[in-house]
Amino acid sequence: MTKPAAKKSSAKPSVTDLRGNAGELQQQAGGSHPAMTTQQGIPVPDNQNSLKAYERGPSLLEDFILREKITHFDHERIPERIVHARGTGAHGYFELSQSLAKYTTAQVLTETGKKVPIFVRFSTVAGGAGSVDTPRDVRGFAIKFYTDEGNWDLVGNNVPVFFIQDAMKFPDLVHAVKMEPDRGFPQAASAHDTFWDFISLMPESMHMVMWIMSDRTIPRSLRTIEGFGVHSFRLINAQGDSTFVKFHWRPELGIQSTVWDEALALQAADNDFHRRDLFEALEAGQAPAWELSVQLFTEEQASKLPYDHLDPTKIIPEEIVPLQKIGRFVLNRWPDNFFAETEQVAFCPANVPPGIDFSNDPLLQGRLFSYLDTQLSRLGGPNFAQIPINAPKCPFAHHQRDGHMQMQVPKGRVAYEPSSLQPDSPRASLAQGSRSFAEAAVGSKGRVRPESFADHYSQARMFFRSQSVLEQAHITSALVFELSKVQTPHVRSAVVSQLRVIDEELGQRVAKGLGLSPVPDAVQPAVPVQDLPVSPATRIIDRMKPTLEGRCVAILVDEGSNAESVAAMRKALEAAKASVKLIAPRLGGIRLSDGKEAAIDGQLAGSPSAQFDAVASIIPLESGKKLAKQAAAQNWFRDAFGHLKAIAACKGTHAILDAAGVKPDAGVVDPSDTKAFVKAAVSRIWEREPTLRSLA
Ligand code: HDD
Repeated sequence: MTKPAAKKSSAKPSVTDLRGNAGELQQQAGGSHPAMTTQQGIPVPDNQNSLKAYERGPSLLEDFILREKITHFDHERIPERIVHARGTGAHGYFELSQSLAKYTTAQVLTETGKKVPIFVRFSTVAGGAGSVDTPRDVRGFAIKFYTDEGNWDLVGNNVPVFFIQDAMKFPDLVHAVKMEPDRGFPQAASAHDTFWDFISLMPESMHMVMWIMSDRTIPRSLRTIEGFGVHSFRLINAQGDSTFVKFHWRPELGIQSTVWDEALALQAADNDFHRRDLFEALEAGQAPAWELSVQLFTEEQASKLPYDHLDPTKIIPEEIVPLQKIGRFVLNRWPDNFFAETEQVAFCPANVPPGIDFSNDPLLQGRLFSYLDTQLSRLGGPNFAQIPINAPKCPFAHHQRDGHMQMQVPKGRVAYEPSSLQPDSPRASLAQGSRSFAEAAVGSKGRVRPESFADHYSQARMFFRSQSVLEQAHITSALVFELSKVQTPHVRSAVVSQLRVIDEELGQRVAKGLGLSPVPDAVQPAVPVQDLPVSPATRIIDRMKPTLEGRCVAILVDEGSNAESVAAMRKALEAAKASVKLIAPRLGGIRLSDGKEAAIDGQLAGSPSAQFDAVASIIPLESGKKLAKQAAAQNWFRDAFGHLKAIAACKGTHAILDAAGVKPDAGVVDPSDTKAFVKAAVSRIWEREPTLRSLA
């Protein structure tokens, strides 16, 4: 609790109270503030100086204000998540449009039109909490639905498969991908020996490897990633019947990725690129939304598939079991406090309301244990569900008591069941409670892996062959990049031996990119590789939505830029729903041709073009000549061109394009033709790519 506002004193701080300059400057800033207190509510007289025995003397141990402040500070950090440490969260709601009442009793999947509050946390996997937003990495996409029947956590990723088939391998996988333990690097990167050593010896990871080497793992924005629940779950209806379900969610803005060179540039330009993008979108009232869909199938349908749906390294292509849209969710509010919400939120795939149940996927089974366990150490004890972001929003009642950081003050004598002393004490309810599917269990106990999990290459091949020519080239180049960072030759060779089984041409191209001669032999797969029908739905380039909604376009201006042209360009871009930023060689004092000072959003050298989806430039001839000599200006256009972006270049800009070695193509237009620019800017200029890079 805060104390009532202190009386404002007009007196200057005296020499003896020594609040010094900070206090004085703060007073000048004005405002009416509550009086600062300690945690115990004791008013603090001076927040600048510790208590001293005398002027220039030692500080005193009795200074309870100093000790409390420093002690709290010393304990401000909690252990970061072992994986998914770097995250960004937002509040929103989910609205069901199509009831699944035939399949489940879960109200969240049967009550249409109701807005269920949600909290989403996006994350990278490998990097620490302070690492960058744009490495090549899987993105975590965890959703907490605060339903009327308790919290439902859908803890997914933006890739629909996983590296391993059994939770037993998870610590090995994570140890392999994290920074190497002897040297403490690389941070937030899979391009190193231990990761690829592990992968080369784990053929089950090959399908996932194809996905992570694709452009899905270098997204443009958190607002443009897809999400997948990965595992099969079960839906249970009132009769106790079970239907398998896989969850998928797709951004209404369409999927969007960067190109690799751009992702690298972003790591230097803005470590917080994705976090800032979401923050700015929510601040501007642009609430991103996703469609939630399901794939529903029976045990019998599943038994006819040429792979096992309980194996998390497999998908069921949507061409085989179509997606059914059941609702949408919207993110519309940035958290009030990053630590209290985004950092302390605790997800657990075991949190499911009645009507949703688990499958026997051995990876899921391990996850059901791991998350609760990790929260105990990360959040410090068994009462973390009382932290507001984790607490259910529906009534809850149990007999769990005490423990570290207990926040509740339960009343009464009864903390057990059965009891007769307190009629309002909670009791289990067979009618309302969660029920597991009554699956008949037969077989022999053992550390076994089913035969149906033995095929590690067919879906990897299916994925690779489903991709467009450009996407295949990106995957190949990504593999060459990653393996070129591996220092141990036999590890590079071992990966190529695996790739040759997926697709001979892929293996040969990667071997060539690495300069491997002779090309290592292909490994012998345990079971014959099947040529499955391709799944075009796994591509992304031709599924990207041609739109400027959710995108940001920069206009470069300078002293004397034509004000009318700048206004017309802004108007056209904003009409197409783009966010617009004015960039200039300096922040202040840029007067356009109308004599008015423009409000500049970013300084040229500090706002690399990698941060924007397209760039326009409206500058006088003289300014173009001057800027053509500056590396920042040259890089701005060279990168925009190299990252396949549309460019609106006025006459003055051509000097810079020349200096940057940019040869204008169809994606470079004159800013006077705002229509042509908007048309070019809604997508990348993919046809430019082969002219720029020799793709592996
Ligand atoms: Fe996990 C965090 C997603 C396999 C153990 N996982 C975590 C988060 C996401 C996922 C999105 C971050 C949640 C947040 O934002 O707080 N994990 C997945 C997916 C998997 C998966 C989609 C496979 C399909 N995970 C997996 C396995 C295990 C774990 C097999 C262990 C057996 N995951 C954890 C964890 C984390 C975690 C160590 C770290 C922090 C946390 O849980 O709360 O328990």
